Amino acid sequence: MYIGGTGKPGLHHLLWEVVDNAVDEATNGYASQIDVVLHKDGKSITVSDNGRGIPVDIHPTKKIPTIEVILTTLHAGGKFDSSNYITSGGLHGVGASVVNALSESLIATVKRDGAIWEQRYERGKPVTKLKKISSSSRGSGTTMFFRPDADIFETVEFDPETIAENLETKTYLNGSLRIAFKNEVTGEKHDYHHEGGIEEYLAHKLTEAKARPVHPDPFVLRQEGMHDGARVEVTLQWTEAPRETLHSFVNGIPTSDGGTHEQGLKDAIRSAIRSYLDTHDLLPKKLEISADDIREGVFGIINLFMVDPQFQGQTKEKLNNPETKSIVSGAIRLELEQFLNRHPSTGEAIATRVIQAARARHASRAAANSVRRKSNVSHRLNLPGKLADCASTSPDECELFIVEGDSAGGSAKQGRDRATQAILPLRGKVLNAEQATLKKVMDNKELSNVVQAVGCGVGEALDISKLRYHKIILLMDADSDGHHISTLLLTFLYRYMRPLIEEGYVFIAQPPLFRMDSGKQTFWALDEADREKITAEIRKKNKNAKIEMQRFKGLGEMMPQTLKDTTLDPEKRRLLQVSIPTDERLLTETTISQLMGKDASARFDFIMNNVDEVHNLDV
Ligand code: 28F
Repeated sequence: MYIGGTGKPGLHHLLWEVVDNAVDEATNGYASQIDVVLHKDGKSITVSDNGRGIPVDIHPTKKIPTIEVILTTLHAGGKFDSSNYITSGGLHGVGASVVNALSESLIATVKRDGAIWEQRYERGKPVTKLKKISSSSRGSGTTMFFRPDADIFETVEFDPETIAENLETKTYLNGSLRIAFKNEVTGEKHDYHHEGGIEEYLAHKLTEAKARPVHPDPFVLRQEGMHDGARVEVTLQWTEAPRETLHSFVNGIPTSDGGTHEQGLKDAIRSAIRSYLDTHDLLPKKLEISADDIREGVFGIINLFMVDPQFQGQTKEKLNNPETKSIVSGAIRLELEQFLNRHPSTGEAIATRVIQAARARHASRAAANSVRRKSNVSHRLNLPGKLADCASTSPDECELFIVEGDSAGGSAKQGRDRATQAILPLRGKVLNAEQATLKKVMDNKELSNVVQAVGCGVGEALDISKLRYHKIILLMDADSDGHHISTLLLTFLYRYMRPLIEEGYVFIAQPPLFRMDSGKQTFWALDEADREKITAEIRKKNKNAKIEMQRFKGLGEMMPQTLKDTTLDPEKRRLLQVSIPTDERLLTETTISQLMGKDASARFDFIMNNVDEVHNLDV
């Protein structure tokens, strides 16, 4: 019974609830068209469907119209207290009554039995009676206008892209549904309709990721009549991509944290493929195959339709019903194995892909073990030659600066505190780990130096307890090259050493771009904006103040003492800690694969969609 906090995710959950009610009407076969309008103020929305229309008859026991019962009765019943609903967690299924209670105003309009009815609410309370506003109406359906309560939400500005992406996904999951989205702020209009359903969605996801399929036709299953009237739609296709990509949904609602339906799918894939490989004796004798090898490169979509789904976890995006795992696995396994038997070329292509994954894993494990062996054999002896290590051996006080280029490395070595600060200079461009396997990553000198210096292994072999520094600080020039190298390093750390980021060990140094001297005072500015702010402050005190300004071309140009005073000294420096907020994990994942993946058009779209966030472009 949660809304997902009072930030953007919570705000958008209000919209998803209303849309999901309209989608339910379509899934049940009564509606085919949904219209969503984001109004000019960007803070209010109208959703309408051409379904049956919420019933308006007088409720037999409550003696008020059914629609009023639905919009004012909170699931928990009893007195509404907004704090019960405003904690982080999913919204699913708490019903339109919570949307009503958390909206400054809501207007419900129903077309039904040839008439049109309307009722207005404010913060969940009816401010008019349900009244008939027309006696002649064609068609039927429900329209809901709502304006979220600015006293409750930190922000009431809706994000059109988030809305568009969620709506389009609904139409991929329900091939006969049309959703029109009108953004009255910009005048843009989108009409979403994907007849091909989840197959089309899968093809879209493969194209988006530039993933090359290893077999021509995807596995597709639409299974009815499962336990408790449940039904499931699944599609799978193996590709050359380096990792598995599964998108799971329940009743068309995204479950980005997976859950028992996704576990059931993974079980079915593992046992069907394993049994196919055994039956056709396709495995090399001594090659040990893992579940991950079997699923490496597979793209999958699963949409489970069921009554009374239970969600759990921080963001309520994980399905919790325990019996679902075996129900889903049972429904898919046999069909998948028969599909492989009926398409031997596909079966062989998948077998080849699985064997390739197992071989690469054994190779990278050997590489990781050799790195670990080296760093285990003796802590000091096998460190990279370019590392200027620190004297202390207690990780909690030790810091590793990864510095761009030898000249900056030189300044940093002179300016550092040798007791606790180590310097690892990087030469040229770091490999883009987003598009590389672990083996290729470990063959890259720069990255394997980082792995060796940090000392806790990499990928599955990573052991945080062996971490040699509790601060890993990226120190790059404050220009586009420096930002690019930082991005490449962060991509590597995110893909192959993510616990370092999740546990808060990774930082970005903030070297100054400008030095400004006014009289006896010296100021350091991070960037243009900082420089303007400091200039304004100096002028405010003395409008004729003379200001000498120097722009640093790069770290290597900085005197060691200056670098120490502005960037290295823990007492004076400014560090940016790298973190992934819980409700932004999916956004992080998609942003990294968009920006660092093979698909240049996805990068182009990202840049064009965020261009007005750029202030001082440095190309
Ligand atoms: C803009 C959002 O909420 N559409 C909805 C219906 C239709 C029925 C319904 C909804 C029956 C008694 C529980 C109509 N006729 N769009 C929407 N369309 N709810 S919400 O019924 C609610 C249930 O209370 C509906 C016959 N059966 C159901």
